[in-house]
Amino acid sequence: MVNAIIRWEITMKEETIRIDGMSCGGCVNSVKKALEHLPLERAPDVEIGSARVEYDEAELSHDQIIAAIEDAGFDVPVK
Ligand SMILES: [Cu+2]
Repeated sequence: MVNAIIRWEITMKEETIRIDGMSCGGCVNSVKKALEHLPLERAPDVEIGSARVEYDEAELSHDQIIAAIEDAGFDVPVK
């Protein structure tokens, strides 16, 4: 239990990723779908232009999240 808490502090990350190329609710759904299969800690907050994600760096990397968004056809300007 104590170890789990320590690990959380070290590897948990919360970040807002800027996304270009989104223009409507359909885009929001596409990004949500792209992120759906990743092991995020909770459902992402996606809006036009960005996605807020919370994840455990021991299970998922920033680059994997970016790749999933780019595979869905969007652009992440700052990596
Ligand atoms: Cu759209």
